[in-house]
Amino acid sequence: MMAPAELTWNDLPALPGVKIAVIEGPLSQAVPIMFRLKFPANYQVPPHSHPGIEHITIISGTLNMGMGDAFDRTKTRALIPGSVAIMPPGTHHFVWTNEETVGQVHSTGPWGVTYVNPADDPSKK
Ligand SMILES: [Cu+2]
Repeated sequence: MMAPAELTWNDLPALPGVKIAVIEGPLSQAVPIMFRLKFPANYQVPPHSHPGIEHITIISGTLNMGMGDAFDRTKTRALIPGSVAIMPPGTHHFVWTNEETVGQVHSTGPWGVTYVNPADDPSKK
């Protein structure tokens, strides 16, 4: 059991500006994983996929999420708190925020992120 105040937030070098709180893991192992991501306002994550299924539940804020190979703000859905999305392994998707937003991901490790266009990798900018 865990209350929000007991979460430990850390910087996430893979997404500069984003904070992560790992709830279940470790993310690098083949075990059930759960974590929260806190995106600042006006953030975007370019099209990418994961090796495992991504289930995301929006906790606060609004996560604008779209699917496909091209980042396009006009082709996203605004996911408000309580919303969920399920992305099967390898599904190309992208997100953006206009306010601070927290989402909770659960999946099976090991976790990874592959950008459709490797040059988009935020950790390399
Ligand atoms: Cu993702």
